[in-house]
Amino acid sequence: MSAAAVRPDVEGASARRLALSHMWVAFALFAVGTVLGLYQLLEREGLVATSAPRYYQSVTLHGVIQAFVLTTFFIVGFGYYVTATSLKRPVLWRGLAWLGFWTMLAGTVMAALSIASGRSTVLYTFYPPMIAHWSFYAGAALLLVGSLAWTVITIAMTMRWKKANPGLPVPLPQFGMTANAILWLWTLVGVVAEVVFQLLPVSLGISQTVDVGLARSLFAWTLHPIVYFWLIPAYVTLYTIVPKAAGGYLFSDEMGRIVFVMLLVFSLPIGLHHVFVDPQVAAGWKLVHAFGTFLVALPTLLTGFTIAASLETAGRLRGGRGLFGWIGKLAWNNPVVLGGIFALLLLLPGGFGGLINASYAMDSMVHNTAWMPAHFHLIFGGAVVIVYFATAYALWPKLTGHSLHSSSLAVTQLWLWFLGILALTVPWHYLGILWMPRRTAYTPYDPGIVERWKPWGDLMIVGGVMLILSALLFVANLWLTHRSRAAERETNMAYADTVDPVLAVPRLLNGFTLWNWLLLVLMAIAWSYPIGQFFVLHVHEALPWGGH
Ligand code: HAS
Ligand code: CU
Repeated sequence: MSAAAVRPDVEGASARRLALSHMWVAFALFAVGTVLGLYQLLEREGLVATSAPRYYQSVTLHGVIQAFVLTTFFIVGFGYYVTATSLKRPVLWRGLAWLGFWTMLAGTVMAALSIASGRSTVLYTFYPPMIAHWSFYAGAALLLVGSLAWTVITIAMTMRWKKANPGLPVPLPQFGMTANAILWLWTLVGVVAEVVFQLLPVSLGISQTVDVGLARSLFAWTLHPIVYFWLIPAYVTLYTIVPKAAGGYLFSDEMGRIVFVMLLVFSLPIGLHHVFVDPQVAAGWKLVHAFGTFLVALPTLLTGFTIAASLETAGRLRGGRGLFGWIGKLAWNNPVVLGGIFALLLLLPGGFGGLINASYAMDSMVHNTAWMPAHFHLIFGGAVVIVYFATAYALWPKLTGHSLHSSSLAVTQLWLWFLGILALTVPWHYLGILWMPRRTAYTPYDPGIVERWKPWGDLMIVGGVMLILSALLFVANLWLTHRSRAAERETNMAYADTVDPVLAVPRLLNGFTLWNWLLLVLMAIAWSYPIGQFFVLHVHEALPWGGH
């Protein structure tokens, strides 16, 4: 047999096609969502004349695209690729995978049309008593149902691989993706219960009232772990792609496993930190969730140090000396590495803000102010999305077989995003401290107070313009890569090696059975009463608003 014949096309064309299709949907809509973001900034500053309903409609579409469409499509696409390339197996049940893709796409189109029709202006958290047209919930449900195909395939492939390779460590990238698939299944329970039993019946006219307290508690079940569902794939890149691109080694494979397990176990039983100021849950339960929230900050701290240490191995191999000399020696001109560095730098202030939110008493100063969108634009739109960019830059040449159109354009794009996010979110945090409310089209308050907000809002527009430019450069670079004729030499995917080779790992860090049981117990403790109480207490339900 010739060498060419045995060259393993390990990931297979099907995984590449799946990954590209999902990610193109993600990034194309992401560009649209970013344009809406700038429109909203201009609207709030009074620079474009429009109406409040239009503004809320735009915020809804922007939020739904960035939080649900960009993330889910990116994660599923990246997930298939990671599974196929790290396990070195073709994607199982490809028909199911494509059925999932088309279901997700149909759901996205349906929800987008529903929002565009003006009958589903409910923002991305769709809190009742606001009620959307049923097509909004049905569209969102299809998006979620489609993604289930990915969870089933991911988990099944890990189980089969383990059976075929008894005792061997599941490759770290796949370990992380499997944690994410399991997390996603648990996460969906809260919102699915809310939509199926509460919101859909009201929007279809079957129920006339809605228990808002129960709905908000069920949504809180989902709201925290969903942000970790967005985060884990970024960590997969930070642990397994960035160190190699930097020319170094992953500092610790076991730390990666511990982090993925902790993110899975601790991100579910803590969602009440989103409703600290709601009246329907007693203070003691909120305090329990507040402590849990501090626990879930730990894996990110561990990640910060592990990835910094991994980058340090690269910097020293490239000749860096002394305590900090390695930093300057890092490959700052490599977009994959630069994205990783920027992610760490943005996680630092973003996580700091998160800890302020988590501090029960301090949250009452910032809850429902501009501080909150500032927090999640910094940590999600900044730290996480910049890793999505870095991932795309690492993958596009392998997915398309064409070398990256322009590495320097990619570096410029990342700088623009990094600085644009800071220009957007630093003033935004400050506006929160000045008590600017979130989610408002206009603010006809005391002129003296509004006057103090003005300069900071103007600065945010500078950030918004930088972000738009950056988003367009990003999509253009991927498009030109796709269309390019320059062949990429290395299309096989290789993940980072560790400082010490991973020959065996403790059983507990190679599977999820025990962790699922622990999670079940923690969920029972954390949620039985806060949700169960609605079925025994007498509550006044609210009349729905909107939806027709
Ligand atoms: Fe959050 C609200 C608490 C992380 C997203 N969060 C939100 C909402 C979103 C969101 C979308 O407790 C708004 C929902 C809504 O619309 O109502 N969040 C936290 C905490 C963390 C946290 C404690 N959030 C995230 C992540 C998100 C995200 C990640 C998206 C991906 N958040 C809250 C709370 C609320 C909230 C409350 C509700 C508040 C309210 O009133 O509504 C933590 O996980 C953060 C941990 C991070 C750290 C930072 C570690 C430092 C690192 C940097 C190391 C750097 C080095 C430098 C070493 C502790 C990793 C190296 C340098 C080189 C050059 C190499
Ligand atoms: Cu949260």
